[in-house]
Amino acid sequence: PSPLPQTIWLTGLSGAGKSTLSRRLDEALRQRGVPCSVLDGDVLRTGLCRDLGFSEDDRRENIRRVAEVARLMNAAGVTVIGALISPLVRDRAMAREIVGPARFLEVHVATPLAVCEARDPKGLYRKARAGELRGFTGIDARYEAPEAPDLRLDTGVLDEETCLQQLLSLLDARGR
Ligand code: GGZ
Repeated sequence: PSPLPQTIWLTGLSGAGKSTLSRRLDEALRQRGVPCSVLDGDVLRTGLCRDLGFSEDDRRENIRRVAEVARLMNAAGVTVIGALISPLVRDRAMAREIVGPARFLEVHVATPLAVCEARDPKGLYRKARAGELRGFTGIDARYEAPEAPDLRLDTGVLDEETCLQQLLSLLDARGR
């Protein structure tokens, strides 16, 4: 166990692979005996953040709450894997400040929109294109890509195993 548990924050479009990668990383860390927890936006929105929608203000509040939880979990010795679209640079900067810059690792799951849209696992892109879902990230709500993330992963090009290895190396480099 490390003296400085990290928060590894995955940002990217819906369907980019954030949830899948966070689960894989969670499993791999557990196998290594590292206490960890996944904070997935889509999941937390059914509980802690169930009062929030997808306006920029609500997304910011969503990200703020999750970052505060991450900070508490880190303080309790738990490595956190965050999986939130977190589309805006300023909101990710806020998350970094809340968690503490020394503990925060930003990972851009940079799968291109076309690939996410082709996957469309929940049919949300189709609905957004049809105008049945407003303010959908990448369609009619903006996504600001990080300029200098600690790691960039395109799951349209890299297989899951490669992504996982890169995430583990990143944590190792930081001392976990
Ligand atoms: C983006 C939306 C929207 C809109 C519903 N825009 O891929 P999913 O389906 O399973 O996960 C997405 C989730 C995004 O929640 P986050 O908490 O990660 O977003 S943020 O960081 O921006 O607060 C998506 C679903 O919610 N979803 N409507 N309009 N994603």
